[in-house]
Amino acid sequence: MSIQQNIPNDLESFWIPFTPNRQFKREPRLLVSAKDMHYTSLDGRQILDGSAGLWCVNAGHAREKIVKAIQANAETLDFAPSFQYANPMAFELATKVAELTPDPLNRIFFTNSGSEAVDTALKIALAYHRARGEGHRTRLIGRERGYHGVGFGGISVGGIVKNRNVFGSLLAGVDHLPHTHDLKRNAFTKGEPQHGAELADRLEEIVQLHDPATVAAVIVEPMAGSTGVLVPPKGYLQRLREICDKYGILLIFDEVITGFGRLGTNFAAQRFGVTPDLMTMAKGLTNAAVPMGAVAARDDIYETFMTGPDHMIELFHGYTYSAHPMACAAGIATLDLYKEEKLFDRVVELEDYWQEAVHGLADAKNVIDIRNIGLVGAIEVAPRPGEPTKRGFEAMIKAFEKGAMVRVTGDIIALSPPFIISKDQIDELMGLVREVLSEID
Ligand code: PXG
Ligand code: PLP
Repeated sequence: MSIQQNIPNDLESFWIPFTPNRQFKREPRLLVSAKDMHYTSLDGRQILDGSAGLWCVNAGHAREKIVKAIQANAETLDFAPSFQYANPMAFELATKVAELTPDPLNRIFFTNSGSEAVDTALKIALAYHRARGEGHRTRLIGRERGYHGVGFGGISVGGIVKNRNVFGSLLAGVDHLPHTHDLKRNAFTKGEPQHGAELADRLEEIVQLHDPATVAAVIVEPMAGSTGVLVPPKGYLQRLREICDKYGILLIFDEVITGFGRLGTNFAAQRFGVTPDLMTMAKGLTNAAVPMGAVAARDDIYETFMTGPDHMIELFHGYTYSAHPMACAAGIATLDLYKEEKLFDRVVELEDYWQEAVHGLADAKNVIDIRNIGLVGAIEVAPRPGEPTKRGFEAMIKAFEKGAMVRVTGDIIALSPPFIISKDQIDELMGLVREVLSEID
């Protein structure tokens, strides 16, 4: 039966995010169920999940432990406010998250998404300086090609032009580091690129330009995901850390994609041996089964707020659904599942095989770069002359027709499967991508 015949509803009302709506409504790609490594499409096909949904279903789909936890919670505690009340699971989950974050980032603030986590982290940074009598530190530094979600804070420090350029003047007092993508020097690097650590020194120049005493925080993705998998050059993050320390600036790692094992460690901070002051996370926190994000803060940042009269709120910030019981239940089950199945170690075990498999596409049609780290890979194709992003878009559509979900940004195909992927499925995924590329002019 064709997709069109099976469509359950009128497709007009839903304004689909980050999607060309008219094209989609002509040729919808509808997913009706999911289990382990596969989606089932509305027309009954099995789709191999090469992107863990949107980089978030780290343990694979509809895992029994998480499903059961959600079901049990649904009939026990539908909602409990976290303003002036709390549910016990929030404390349990926060403790489990703090066990995974690097010390001393042990204080966990819950949000409902990565975007909210980013806005929360930026606000904590500003309020922290203010609480210490350094209210003159108001500037925020992001990076070109950075993705920090879609709140006004996130797009202001973010560096993806299309996510910013029609939305007015954004936050004031923001500047950007240069991105680290360098095809000339680093194309086809396996793992961390050799060249580019010196790009971190631009932070020193930016900070000097604005007066170091006016800068509150620097926010970067340790590995830029959404913009097409930009692995940090060797030594780059260490250098950012040194410069932030030198000038009393907070370093925020946005670990919404890199958190929860994607690079084989709990967080990218541990893989790269650099500890930020604040860290954002989401996605893998609940295996995406219920929306949730969080910010981890250094103990002493939290303590800085714990002053004033005992009955007074210390931080005027929070969301109706912060630490929602359903999300807490899903989060606890998810973190337990990661541990029971040693899923982050599995990423380490698979990394070499994955790396060789992704780089095996180096000779595929139009490919100009391959990048990888952890269980993430990117295949960059040359833009078709006069039609940038078209090859990438066609690749995504063709992959779906052939039975694989891949994520495309511009002319870059990003792969980031659930950690339960088998070696055979890795081969299958790469085979499909090769076939897709061979069919695109
Ligand atoms: N920060 C980072 C580093 C992210 O990757 C967010 C913040 C925002 O999270 P929410 O939950 O508000 O979406 C993200 C999200 C893509 C893609 O194109 C990436 C994300 C989301 C959707 C698509 O690869 N990252
Ligand atoms: N708008 C209005 C009118 C509200 O009352 C609230 C919360 O009470 C919000 C927005 C914020 O919603 P949330 O807490 O879900 O982010």
